[in-house]
Amino acid sequence: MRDVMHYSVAGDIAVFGIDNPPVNGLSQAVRAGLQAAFQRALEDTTVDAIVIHSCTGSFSAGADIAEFASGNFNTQPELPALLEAIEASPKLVIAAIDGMALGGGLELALACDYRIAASAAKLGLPEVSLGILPGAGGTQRLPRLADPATALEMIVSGRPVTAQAASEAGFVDRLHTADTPLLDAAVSYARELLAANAPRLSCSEMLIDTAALPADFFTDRRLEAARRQRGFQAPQRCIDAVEAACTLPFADGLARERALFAQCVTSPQARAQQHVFFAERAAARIPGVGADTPPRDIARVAVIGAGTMGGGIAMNFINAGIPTVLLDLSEESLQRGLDAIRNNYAISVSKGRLDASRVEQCLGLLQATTQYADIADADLVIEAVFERLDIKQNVFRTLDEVCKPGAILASNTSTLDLDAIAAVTSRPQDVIGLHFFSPANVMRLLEVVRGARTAPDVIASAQKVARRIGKLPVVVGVCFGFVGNRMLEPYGREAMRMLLEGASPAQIDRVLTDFGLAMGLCSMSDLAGIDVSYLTRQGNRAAIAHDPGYGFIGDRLYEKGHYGQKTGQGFYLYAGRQRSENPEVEEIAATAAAELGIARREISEEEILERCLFPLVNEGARILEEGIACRASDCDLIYVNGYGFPAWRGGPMHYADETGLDVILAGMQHYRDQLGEYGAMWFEPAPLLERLVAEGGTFRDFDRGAEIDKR
Ligand code: T1G
Repeated sequence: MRDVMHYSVAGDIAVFGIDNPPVNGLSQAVRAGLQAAFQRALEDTTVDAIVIHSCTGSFSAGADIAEFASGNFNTQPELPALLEAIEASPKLVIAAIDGMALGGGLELALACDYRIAASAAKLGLPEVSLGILPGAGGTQRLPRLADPATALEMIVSGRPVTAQAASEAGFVDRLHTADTPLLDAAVSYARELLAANAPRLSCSEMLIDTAALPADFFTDRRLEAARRQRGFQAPQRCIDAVEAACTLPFADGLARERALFAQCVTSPQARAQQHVFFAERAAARIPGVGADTPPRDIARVAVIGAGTMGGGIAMNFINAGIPTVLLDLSEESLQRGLDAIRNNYAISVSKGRLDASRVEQCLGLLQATTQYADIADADLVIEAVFERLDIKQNVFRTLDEVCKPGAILASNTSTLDLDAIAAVTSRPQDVIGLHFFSPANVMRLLEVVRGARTAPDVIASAQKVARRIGKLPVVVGVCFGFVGNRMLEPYGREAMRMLLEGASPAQIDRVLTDFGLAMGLCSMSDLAGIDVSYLTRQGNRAAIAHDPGYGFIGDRLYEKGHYGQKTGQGFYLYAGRQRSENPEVEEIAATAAAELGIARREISEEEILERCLFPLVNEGARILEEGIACRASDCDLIYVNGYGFPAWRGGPMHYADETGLDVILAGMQHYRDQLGEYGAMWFEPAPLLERLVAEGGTFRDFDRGAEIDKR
């Protein structure tokens, strides 16, 4: 069994070294080691002070999240009590922070008397992103060491701060900027404190000055959190705990925090958020692409097509400091694209997110051209031209002629057959799909489309560069719509069909946003463009031709030139920021229903939700059985990060597991049988769904490292 806690003594200073790679999680073994070391130091009369540091280069990422599911989080010694003992230590305790001090890791440091931090260190309380709150005193100690407003922002946002910011806020006492070992500096600091007879600093004896807090401070924070993350409970509980710090004695505040933590840690929302956390890590593991696969070096990037997507894609790379060439054959389109990029930056500067010098630095990395010769030495070329196969194939023929050997040739296609694109080149092994989501410079999700002949090192290169530009890469196989848009299709189909059957856009959207979706399907269509979904349907006509009502209202609106927000009219009417119902939709629906022999009726909210979500899950099951996605949690990541599915529900496949696959299957069978010819057309359960229900299994059980479909 690995020794996760090292004990040594330097003169009169005891040194505890946490050694639990990869992130110094405060597992039961680490907690037990810490307790034993602490007891030993207290009993050693030659020891006057204690330094706690990391042997792994990063202080601690907090509690071992895996213990929440296993139940080991509450095994002895429990972290809260251990930290209270450290805080009550008669001997000075100093935390030496490098790398990351997160969650329980920072709480451990806050229970010490003093904290010295390497200037590059980051400190944070990210528990809220796991659906919980700091549960080892962080909500009570941080408001005392910093101030309530700073503490609340950190705890509700979950965002870490730099050591410098922590020092300014008052919860780091010394910054270590020299390039000497942090541990040496910490031991010297401990000796300095002893020599100065520095007082012990226990938070339990500190009071919080709330005079500077606005009258409705906590109420306003609650309203803001409810607006920003509808339905997500952990931020509210975080606010409750910090409010307790400001209104209760320390011991009572700790008790309140523990009660709130217990309320959250076993909640479905916490399970869902932790599912997403581990899903992000699992997505990095790709069948056939070993973790040691050497990625190609990507020092120069080219983007073909200066449209909205091309411009946004280019911004990702210059923001990451990678020289990028933006090519468009039309000088006018190129200038329009450059203007759009500059405008995006100007908006960021006006909102204080960027300063002008940073913008100039980024733009200094951008070269614009109409000449293919200027991209010959690019290591990665991303095509972002019009979504038509013949046009993309022509671009790839040119890239094949112009680009240097070993260049990675990527298409930003959102639905088309990547293999058909690769087939027109002499190097299909170098062709991959990089499906960015609009706006490309903002959306974190990146579908990495693996072609039948895409080389493993090209996939590894794509994953690495995706992370370098701050994206979440999820590898998918080739089919119409890959994973995200393919799963969106039945979800959208049902919403549109229910408009014909009697529902209104507002009713459908309300049901979906009440469930937690960021936007309802109709308002999302108006935002993305009814013309875009129309063209997508055109590309898939063969698969939907047997359903005369398919996309009927969208087609009619498109024919009238009503594309949604961009034209001021779509499923809704838009006047500036005002949105209202569009009576024309009801007229089209009623006419269509009469023509198609569809009986109009009241549709319940339950039916709306089930008919949107169950086919979404069912399509995910088909995607899994075809090997288009490696695992169900990849589908969840795509939906949470690309389509506004609430993380606190874990994604559609996790939601299905939590609901019960038997319920999903029964629902599919019910609508298949209840909706006549239409039901038989679209509600056939996926064989995998039937098999898992028959086996009593879940998608979680199913998650496998199978090869993505190489057809
Ligand atoms: N517990 C268990 N495993 C963890 C972990 C943790 N806290 N943090 C990371 N891992 C695993 C991760 O799954 C991956 O495993 C490997 O370590 C490398 O992680 C009491 C209750 C620290 C910024 O929320 O944010 O303290 O995939 O790929 O990109 O109040 O990990 O290799 O098998 O992410 O360098 C609060 C979560 C816990 C921090 C490093 N702490 N971790 O990022 O590596 S709750 C957190 C992170 C708590 C207290 C409460 C990141 C990182 P595998 P990685 P990275």
